[in-house]
Amino acid sequence: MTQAVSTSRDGDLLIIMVNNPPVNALSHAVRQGLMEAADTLEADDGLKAGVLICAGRTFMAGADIREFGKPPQAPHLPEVVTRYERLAKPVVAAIHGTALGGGLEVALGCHARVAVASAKIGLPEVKLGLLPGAGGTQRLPRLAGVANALDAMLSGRHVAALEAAKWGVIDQITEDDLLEASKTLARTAPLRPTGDIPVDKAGADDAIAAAKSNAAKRMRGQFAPTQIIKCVEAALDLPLEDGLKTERALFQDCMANPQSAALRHYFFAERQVARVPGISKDTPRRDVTRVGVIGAGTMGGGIAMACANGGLKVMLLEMNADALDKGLATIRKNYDASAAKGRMTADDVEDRMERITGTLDYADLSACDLIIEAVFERMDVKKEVFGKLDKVARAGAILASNTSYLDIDDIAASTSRPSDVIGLHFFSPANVMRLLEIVRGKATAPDVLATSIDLAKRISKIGVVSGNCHGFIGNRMLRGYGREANLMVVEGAAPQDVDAALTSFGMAMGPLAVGDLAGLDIGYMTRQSVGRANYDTRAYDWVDELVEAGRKGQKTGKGIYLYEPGNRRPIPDPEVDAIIERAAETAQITRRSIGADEIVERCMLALVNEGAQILDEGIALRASDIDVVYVNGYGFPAHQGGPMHWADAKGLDWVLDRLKDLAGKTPQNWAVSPLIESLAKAGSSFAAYDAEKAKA
Ligand code: T1G
Repeated sequence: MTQAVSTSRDGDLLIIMVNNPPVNALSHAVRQGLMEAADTLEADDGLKAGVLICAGRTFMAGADIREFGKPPQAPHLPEVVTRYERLAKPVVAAIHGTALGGGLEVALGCHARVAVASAKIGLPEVKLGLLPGAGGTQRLPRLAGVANALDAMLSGRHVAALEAAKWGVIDQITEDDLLEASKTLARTAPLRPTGDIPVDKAGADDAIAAAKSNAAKRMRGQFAPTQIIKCVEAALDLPLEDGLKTERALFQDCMANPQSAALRHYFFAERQVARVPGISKDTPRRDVTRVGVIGAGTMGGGIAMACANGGLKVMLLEMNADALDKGLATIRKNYDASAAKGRMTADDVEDRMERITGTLDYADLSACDLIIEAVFERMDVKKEVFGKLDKVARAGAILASNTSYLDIDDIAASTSRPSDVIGLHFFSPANVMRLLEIVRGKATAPDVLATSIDLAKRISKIGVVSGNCHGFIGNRMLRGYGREANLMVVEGAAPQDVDAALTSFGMAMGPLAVGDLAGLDIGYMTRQSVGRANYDTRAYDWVDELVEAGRKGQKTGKGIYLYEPGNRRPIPDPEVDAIIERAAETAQITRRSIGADEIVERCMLALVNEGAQILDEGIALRASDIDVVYVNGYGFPAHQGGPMHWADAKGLDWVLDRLKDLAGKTPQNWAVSPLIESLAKAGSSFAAYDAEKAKA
């Protein structure tokens, strides 16, 4: 077995090589090896300095997340970093790939840092609900200054080597051989322990104040950001030793906080989704370079942009010139807006626009490898489109529907090639939202599914495979969530209280405000088509009354809330309150005060119960996939882990108990999931269920 850390002499230099694929995570073996290498460097008088370099694709990318939650094993990372910092001989860190988290902290404990231009550094611990716990909060401010250090630690973003060099973190950028450049520097590098550099206090107070206000606004309810700021304040006020002690204590607090367990769960959940039984690296794929998109409206335009952003050529088809011109103009406007924000250059805009060609002629789709329809959400319209595609698409082309609810098998049956048909359900705006539900039909061929999974990665989406059912994973679960929210409004909670309870929980938007955003008429039309016997009319009659009065939401200036022109801020409307009170009387409901806890609980339990049913039916491959769907498609807070992780954290025995209570009160709305019943009775969890299935 290759050694996690090996050393070799190069004249009077010691070359320390870390080799722990895939990302050189700082496992126990790596930490041990690094300590032994430091001992070797220290003990040999013939050695004047050291170079710390990594094999494979990247410098150390952080502590080994897989070790979290297990009893920590010495040597602990802070000790390793201090060991290097306090050596009597300089060590140069040679950085390529992404030096992240503990990896960067080890580099900060070295006496200088060389990087290739393509390298990036970062302290992304905040994304795991943690803080840099091996000296990063104390050493990065000393090299980069307080403002830059706070930016890096609170955003968790990757910082390009060139920017990090401007900050003073990277001492040299090399276009040559990284090892050679690092050896050259090692021979002349001064012994400069980072911890001995004083923190520059100029502007620090303003930077801290700005960070606090930003965290309160954009990281509402998150624990780790506030602790990171406390650590930086300690770096300003305390000597290094004491600052490190403060950091260690606050790191332990973050590690113990349920938000970290949730974010670590989510980290691995996101990386599981592409693992689909029956699909492997050996499964054939179809080449996709040209994509046809039918419909240049909001969805079609967004899908065209997502594909162009992934380097694909796009043929965008509309029914008439006006609609096509409008769609192309909207695409250009969106790209220009990104350029105005500095996210892309003007050349990038032209490059993307050149990839997108408009057409009014179905025949122009015949060269496409994949065609995605984003037309009106009606089965007859979809079937007509697929009937045409069946005639014009080349043999082997993948035919995809962007439907958000409708039956993929039914759509496939309107072609002579159902094995080429799949659902690619994008989320609006499709050029921004990362989630892509990949809906496999009964006949969908394995290579079509495999190609779609790869396509998701290529266009920077998170592709979650779903079986075929009404609403697939996300929208099917949304039904119960919306029903409970609406019902609690009739039962006594004001719309703004329901929304406030859920945004305090961490949802990006409250369900009622979402209704106004999406348009209340969408749900209205669905209810008209399914018929009153198929839903709890008490929850929706008041909304239907709004729609029938022309109050469709933001697009009509009023819906559940009022909206001032050009302003999306929802304003409660006493007129709506009166409608709600009348609805309660009609439904013979005695209104009562409903607290935030009950609001969150009933909405979450509705998601979890339906999610368990979806899991039990095999529509979702794993509970953690459902969590990924909700975090990326519905604004569910990652620091709660997703609805299924939330249920595990509550305990399925508690969940079952609450579900039975709700079912007792409103049997027509609550059918307790048998899967939850069996898992709860076995003292098990969704996580254990997933682990068990993964072994099968
Ligand atoms: N520990 C263990 N495994 C890791 C890992 C890590 N830190 N990072 C990645 N992996 C696994 C991942 O699960 C996957 O495994 C494979 O590597 C490829 O990852 C004290 C406490 C480095 C940018 O947060 O951001 O240091 O699925 O698919 O898209 O202050 O991985 O193949 O079995 O993501 O090319 C801080 C997390 C830790 C970095 C590469 N560091 N990793 O992205 O590949 S906390 C991080 C990433 C810490 C100290 C604190 C990305 C990447 P498998 P991948 P990628």
